[in-house]
Amino acid sequence: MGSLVWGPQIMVRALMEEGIHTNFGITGGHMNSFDDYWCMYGNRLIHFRREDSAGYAAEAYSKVTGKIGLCQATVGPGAANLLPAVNQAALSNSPLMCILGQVPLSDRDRFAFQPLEADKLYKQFCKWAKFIEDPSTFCFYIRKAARDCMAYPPAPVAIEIPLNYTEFAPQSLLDPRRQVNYNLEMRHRTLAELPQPVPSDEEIDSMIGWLLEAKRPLIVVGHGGRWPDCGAALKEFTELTNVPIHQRRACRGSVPENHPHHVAGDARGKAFALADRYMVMGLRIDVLEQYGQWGADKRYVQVTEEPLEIWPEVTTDIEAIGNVNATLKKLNKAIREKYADRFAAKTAWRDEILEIKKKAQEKLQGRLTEIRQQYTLPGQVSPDLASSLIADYLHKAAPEATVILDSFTLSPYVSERFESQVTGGILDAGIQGGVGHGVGMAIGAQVGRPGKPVISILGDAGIGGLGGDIETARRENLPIVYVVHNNGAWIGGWNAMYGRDWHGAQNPHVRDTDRGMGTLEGRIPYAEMYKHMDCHGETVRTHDELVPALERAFNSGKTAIVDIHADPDSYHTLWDRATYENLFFVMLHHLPEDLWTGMDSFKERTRNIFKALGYEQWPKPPRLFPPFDEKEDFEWVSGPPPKYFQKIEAKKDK
Ligand SMILES: Cc1ncc(C[n+]2csc(CCOP(=O)(O)OP(=O)(O)O)c2C)c(N)n1
Ligand SMILES: [Mg+2]
Repeated sequence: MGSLVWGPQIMVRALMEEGIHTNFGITGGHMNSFDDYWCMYGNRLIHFRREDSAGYAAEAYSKVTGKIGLCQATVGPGAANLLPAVNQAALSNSPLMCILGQVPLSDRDRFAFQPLEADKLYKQFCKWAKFIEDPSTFCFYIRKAARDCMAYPPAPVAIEIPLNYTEFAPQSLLDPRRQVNYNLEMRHRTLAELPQPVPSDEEIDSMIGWLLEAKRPLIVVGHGGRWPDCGAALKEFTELTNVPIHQRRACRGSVPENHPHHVAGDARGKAFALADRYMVMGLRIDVLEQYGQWGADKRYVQVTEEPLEIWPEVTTDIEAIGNVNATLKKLNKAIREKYADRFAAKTAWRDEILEIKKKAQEKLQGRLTEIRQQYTLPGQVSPDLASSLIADYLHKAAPEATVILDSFTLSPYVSERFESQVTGGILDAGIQGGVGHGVGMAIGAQVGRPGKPVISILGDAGIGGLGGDIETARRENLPIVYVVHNNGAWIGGWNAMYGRDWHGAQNPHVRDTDRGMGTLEGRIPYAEMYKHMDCHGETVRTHDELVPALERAFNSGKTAIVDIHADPDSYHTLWDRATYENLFFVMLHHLPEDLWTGMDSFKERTRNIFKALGYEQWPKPPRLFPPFDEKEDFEWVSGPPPKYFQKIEAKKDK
């Protein structure tokens, strides 16, 4: 008889064959023997406190390394707890492999301990989810999972293993040679080795012609530019053509964002308004891209590997199926051979972009100086200024930092100010838009980029909810700087948004009726709390204290908390900008508009829109939105700075 091995040995070896050696998760009775062999064979298990945080970590790991993020959860409650992260990974196109425990086959339908038909639940979020009933298919499913989760667009897959093949019982003793058609010659392939479609020669020529005809073309690259990393090809492309670039989602930082041709942050609104043609590559044109409604009479090229990603809401002259990196390489080759001179002569738009960026910078600096003068009291740290201080500090001291965005209020400012230098250098919850993912994601980013700076921007609600895994970071000796935007609130700015007399404020169950249901229990001293767990802790009450605190936190080499006492009245950039209209309505349509005290310009615009549609009054619920007016909307975006500071000041004076 050939040698028999235990079931988990086969699974662990199969995962190792795929080049997977890092696993984020929590054990349980149904996972113990798997974990024994996982560790016995020298692999790493980062053991968490919450499965969702483990899943978030695995997702971040995949984004920073370009590899599969493996996570595990035990049967029932573990598998259920992991789901929010699986949903986030699915919505963010991240290759997650989930290994889940399951009750023994014989106990299905018998109210066994911790029952959950996880495969049914997971199917909604995964490319596929499989309860493995036949142990001779372990290797097949693991190999298939490794391929399928990476196939474009990347997404999660899940495998459930019943306890009868992992416990020490006769049926778990398996003959590895009985694994079905396990073809060891068909080795694991890295991302770069996977087949990558490219547009035809004719399509490439048409795209080049289309770009040459454009007056003000922009290239917008999304998550597809990360699989594999298109950085080198994109940099060559923009330098050959002078076409400015804008990077989104996991592609941020593929070309270092301080490249002169890169447009983002405060310059973005104006650049997008002026552009006449957008070449959109590997980007899902979803709500975060305003569904591509970037102005009237715009024209698009769409390039993606996935036909379902081609977005029907924008006027598209050329649709092509191609991998972003491979397509850019093919474009570059054709341009170098035939069109380099013509593109080289097209510098006017590039120069205009440089000027827009310069002006936006000057305007920003003027506004920041004002804020610095106005907001001097302890506990009044402004997200607008704090984000610039954080970004400037990182640009100088930690340019290769990976930044995780979680705090609802501080994140959009940091996202605009920080110029990422590394691929996947800015990570967030994507359209899931959850709270608390930043704790786990920072762990995954640090594990994926050992020793490189990682900073996670949390809200006090986020750290309060999922902060338990900061202990995991400390236990694993991970140098992560957790910044807390501590405004004592679920979202800043309730008063400025709704006024003090909105109905939520009259809820008798909230303790501080002054701020209504958004209020948390004051400012919890997070830095002090985590010092008790041997973390480094800093409390920041004024703008001047912020940079020295960051410096000490990074230099501590430990898991660190920088607790910023933020202005509770400051709010999300979205409140003063028109581009995210749909989100406005999500958040505000339940209120009578006369209660909106902080958004006169928005109120007026909305009234005009409804008047134009024939409504005299605010219709509820609003459903129909006319297209943007290019000039008005985008000048507003890049135009006046947020007005709320003056308004809040005026209110305070009274
Ligand atoms: C899991 C989850 N629950 C609820 C929400 C709705 N929500 C959006 S932001 C927010 C409050 C965030 O508060 P905090 O983390 O303190 O951020 P900040 O106050 O800095 O905006 C809530 C409850 C959400 N996005 N995700
Ligand atoms: Mg908060």
